[in-house]
Amino acid sequence: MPSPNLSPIPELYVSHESAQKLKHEAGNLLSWDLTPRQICDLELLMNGGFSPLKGFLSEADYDGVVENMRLADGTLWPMPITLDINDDFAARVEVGQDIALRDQEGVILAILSVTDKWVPNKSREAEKVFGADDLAHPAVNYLHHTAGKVYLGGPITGIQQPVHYDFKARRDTPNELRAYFRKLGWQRIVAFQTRNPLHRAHQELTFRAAREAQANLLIHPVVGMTKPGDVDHFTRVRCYEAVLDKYPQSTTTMSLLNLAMRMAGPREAVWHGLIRKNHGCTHMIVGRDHAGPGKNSAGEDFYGPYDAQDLFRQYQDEIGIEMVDFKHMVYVQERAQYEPADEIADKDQVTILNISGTELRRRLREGLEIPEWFSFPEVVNELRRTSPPRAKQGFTVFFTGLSGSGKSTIANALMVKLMEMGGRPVTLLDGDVVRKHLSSELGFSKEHRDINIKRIGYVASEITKNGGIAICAPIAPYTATRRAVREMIEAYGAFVEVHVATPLEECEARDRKGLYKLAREGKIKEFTGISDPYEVPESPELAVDTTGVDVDHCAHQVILKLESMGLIKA
Ligand code: PPS
Repeated sequence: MPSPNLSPIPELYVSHESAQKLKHEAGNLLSWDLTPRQICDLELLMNGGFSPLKGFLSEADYDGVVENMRLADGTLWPMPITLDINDDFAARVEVGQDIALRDQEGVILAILSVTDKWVPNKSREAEKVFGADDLAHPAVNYLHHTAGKVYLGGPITGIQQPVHYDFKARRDTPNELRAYFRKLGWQRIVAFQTRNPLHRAHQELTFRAAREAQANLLIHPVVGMTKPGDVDHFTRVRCYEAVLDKYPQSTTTMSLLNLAMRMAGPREAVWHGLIRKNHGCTHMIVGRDHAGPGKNSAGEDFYGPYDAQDLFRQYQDEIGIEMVDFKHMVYVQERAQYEPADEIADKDQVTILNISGTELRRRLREGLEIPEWFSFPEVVNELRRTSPPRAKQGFTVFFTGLSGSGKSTIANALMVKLMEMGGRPVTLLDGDVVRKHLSSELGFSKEHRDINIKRIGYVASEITKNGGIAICAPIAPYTATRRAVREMIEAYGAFVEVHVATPLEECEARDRKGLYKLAREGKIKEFTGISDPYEVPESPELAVDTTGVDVDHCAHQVILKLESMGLIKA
């Protein structure tokens, strides 16, 4: 049994006076604007959440972590914590240099003394750390499409914590939590890691876990970055606060963890264990498919359901924290209570009820009843407030296809039909219109096309977030960029990709703007379909071909799709 050690752990911050001085001096240093994920990592580096790390990994540490979950000195550490940068910045920074790390408002949070600069083998990192170089894994997708090409490593001198304006009283550093546990005399503490709202089953299982371990309970939700598409942390925290009242007084507390999850299943579980150990916990609940990323591109689970528990058990002593098995709780109607599924002796004589996550989302989406035995009314109310039924939420219809394929025409018809129905504001972001008003300085290189599409995605995501309907109709020739836009939008509402799959021959034969002719003559360079690529969408929500079909029919097909997805009512 790990003994509780609640003495302070080392942080990377300098004293208040030195910080002021350093901040002043650091104004002259070359500086890097941290990404949201890097800010999360930096906060946990500085406050000891990632102890024993002293900074972003050096190349030798990185190699060890990737290959066998160990730093160069043999210490267990399963997750690469690296500072990724782009080529431009890499060309300006040298090993031996100090650089200032700034948040997104330009505030200097820390200084990095660069000891290492290297180009990582990202495919190897994906294979070893996440189990497959498969873009369906959110962290692999991030690695290849969001993270910079070059990594910097070196020790950190912490100047100040990242600023948070939300739920300040609920955020604790490892030392603040340790001090809290000391003050209350808590000796054994079970941590519950979560990125989802808690319902009655979770409340039951966490309470049982704590009781069985004769421990107090720490609800330790992640509020940094979770899986794209998760319920936003503002809503979740309001839900957690409601559930906290359901535990017997003074047995349980909650603290928010600004972690950027990687959804790395087994490795992630070990990492979570080390982080909870640093926060003063003695036990951690590890569930079925802990930190699972969902299905791979072949439609199979990335990890086995108990891989995370197995790996955790293997390293438990080294982590210094004991694993508490997650019990699958189900509701027994006759006894009106939750019981662990594997402890029900009279299974055949009783009625067992359960609502899956998918079913819950469906009920929320369609405004259906969510029974009281499943969740607390306060939690359901919160979820309904932020997830109104789909027919009242914002969404984006994203047409993609070759020039002249009919995107704009269908998009216009769709807009008019949706406006006729009423209820939500509709905005059309047509390719040509966007290029005039938002992207007039851009050309048609891959880089410029990507900037253009990301701008459209950003505007559409804001419209979707605020309950409107955005209709986009650019060519958007690249799969990765379309995927990035999908992720931006799915954080707030549905993304309906419509491939206007009119064949090139037909588009060229129409040549409504005379551009194909010019492209064939070489008078327009980088013309999609002629001298520039178009990557065909693999699984759009809908594909339509306008050859020999009238616009009204195509727009109607989109309307039917929107109805079947519950986005509009018939
Ligand atoms: S992209 O790739 O999504 O950024 O393109 P988009 O913003 O939709 O702009 C496409 C319109 O610009 C005209 N045009 C070209 N298209 C493709 N390649 C090249 N080189 C090019 N140069 C100009 C063309 O009229 C496109 O309009 P649509 O409505 O698609 O025909």
